[in-house]
Amino acid sequence: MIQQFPANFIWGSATSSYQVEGAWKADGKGPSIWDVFCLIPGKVKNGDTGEIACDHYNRIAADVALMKAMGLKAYRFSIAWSRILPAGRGAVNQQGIDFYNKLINELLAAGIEPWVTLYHWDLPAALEFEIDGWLGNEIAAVFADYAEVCFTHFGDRVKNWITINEAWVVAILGYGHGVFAPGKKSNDLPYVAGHNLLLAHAQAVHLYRTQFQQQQEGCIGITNNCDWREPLTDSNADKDAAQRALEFFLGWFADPVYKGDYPAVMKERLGDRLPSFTEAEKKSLKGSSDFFGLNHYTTMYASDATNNKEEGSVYGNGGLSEDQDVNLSIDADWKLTDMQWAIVPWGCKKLLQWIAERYNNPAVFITENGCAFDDQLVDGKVDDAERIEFFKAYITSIGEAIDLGVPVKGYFIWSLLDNFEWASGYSKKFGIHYVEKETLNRIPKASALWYADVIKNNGL
Ligand code: PNW
Repeated sequence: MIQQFPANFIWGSATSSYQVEGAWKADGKGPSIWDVFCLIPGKVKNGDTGEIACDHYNRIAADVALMKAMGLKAYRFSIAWSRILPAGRGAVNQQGIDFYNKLINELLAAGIEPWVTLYHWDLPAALEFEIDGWLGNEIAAVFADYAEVCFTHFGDRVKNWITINEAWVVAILGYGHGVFAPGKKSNDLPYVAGHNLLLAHAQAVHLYRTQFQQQQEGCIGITNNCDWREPLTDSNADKDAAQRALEFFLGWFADPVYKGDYPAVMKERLGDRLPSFTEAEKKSLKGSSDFFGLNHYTTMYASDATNNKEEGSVYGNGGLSEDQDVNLSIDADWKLTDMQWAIVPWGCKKLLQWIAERYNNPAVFITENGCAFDDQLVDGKVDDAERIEFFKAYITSIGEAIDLGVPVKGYFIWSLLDNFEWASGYSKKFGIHYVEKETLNRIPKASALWYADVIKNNGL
């Protein structure tokens, strides 16, 4: 285990626009599909919405001061597309530009690198109505136009861009299970949405590389999420099942970006249900990420289900399991977080090794890792000892992967603040800062103080 991380290792924390900003229709912002989704009864626990969220929109100065006090090297946030382009395309909303300029400038003044995600799920509602969102043919070009507005206004100061956050979640939870916006339930649409997300990524990267990268000298990539899949037994059938599950999860989005096409196993099993890339699209996808962005939360066992399919659960399962013939399970001894996601630190190391091997050692940034627990404020303090244990164990496992030669360059804790956890509303707390209900004031949890120490000592 390495106690000490490389001196230039990026220690950060992350949020996303809809989950923290609030100000859902302030200063010219247009509605997003999450603004609308939250208004539909039954979609979000307790009827919660992002109307106010953490009020980050109005608390930039205080929140950046909080980050500075912790010694954060980097802050990953996302831009709300409909704050910049209220109708998704066309007229630019100057007040939206002003807000992100203020945030970026405050971060730089505090010595914190901005890491900007262009799309963290809050699609402008106009684009859902008018061009069928991620299912429409126009979306990739419209996304690239939006990206251009961002590069133009912010690229002089933003040097780290992430095009799309977790295309898998958008596709599977938004278009397969229908538990996230836009709430569609289908076995076929996830593959169409996923295809367009990849093409949108490629177009934005092409634009950045041909028109901005040389002057602005930044880097651009995509962030994908993946759990680890451990074979349940050492039978070849279960080993193949675990491999297949990983290819349907991460390979779906990372193979096109590193190899220029979908995994063979997906093409074989899905046939016509999986759209195909033209030669030109393959070329534009291959090599389209300057780094490997990875969000990692949990691990499950995988076993072959060819002759005995079980029903999957909505959260934490492996996508459309009937397409994969994989059964997923967990060990009864594994501790669970409040999301019911198992805590399995060694799974993180194994996944990092799998990525290094399959994609030829790309520089990896873990752009999210974290856990929800039912934190309580007691005498003005939150003693989230379980979260500290979680981070210690996961960061140790990442250190072991680095020792084995995997080039991990940075780590972002999800999340800076307790925030709007999508369909779970405010019932799940991922933050290293507690956000008080009435005042929305932030209270550093024990984990925030602990993380500040890790950053100061550059390691565990
Ligand atoms: C990620 N799954 O979401 C997102 O990037 C964050 O916005 C979110 O708050 C965080 O992880 C915690 O949930 C995920 O079902 C949502 O496997 C669902 C899954 C994975 C990631």
